[in-house]
Amino acid sequence: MHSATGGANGDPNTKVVTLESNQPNAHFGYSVASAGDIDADGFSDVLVGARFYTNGEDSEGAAYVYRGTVNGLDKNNPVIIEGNQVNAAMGNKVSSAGDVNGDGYSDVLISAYLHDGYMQDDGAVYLHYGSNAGISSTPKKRSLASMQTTTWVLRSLAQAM
Ligand SMILES: [Ca+2]
Ligand SMILES: [Ca+2]
Ligand SMILES: [Ca+2]
Repeated sequence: MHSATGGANGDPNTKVVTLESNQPNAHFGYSVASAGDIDADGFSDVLVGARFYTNGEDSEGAAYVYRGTVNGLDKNNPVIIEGNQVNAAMGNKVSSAGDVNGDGYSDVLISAYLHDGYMQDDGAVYLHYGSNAGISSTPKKRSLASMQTTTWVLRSLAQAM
């Protein structure tokens, strides 16, 4: 990773920050979006999807969460949220969800459109809550009925009907 003008973090002459996955065929940057402000520190955060990211599961996909700081984007310490299922294509779409639970921390949506749930490739959308610690890289899949979840998983039922 490098910045286009080579400046250190905080250098006002650094106008461009380049983010890279350094992984062949990860399709890093296939999707990008504002994450809102996931940790409510006043600095906006960003999402980058890499739908064919591989780390244990081939083409599982991943979403990278970068946090803004007083020095600009912290490009060296992303939280990487992995699909953890072969060919799930996590991160094919990423988006801020706004603040769905009204706790002051922006929440994010990450889709894995080829995730196998009830059916092969029926897809899943993950809602990750923000917190003062940011977004967890190890989301827990729990019942939609619980309000204590850190992650919701929404699945398409259309193909199962
Ligand atoms: Ca922030
Ligand atoms: Ca994995
Ligand atoms: Ca929230």
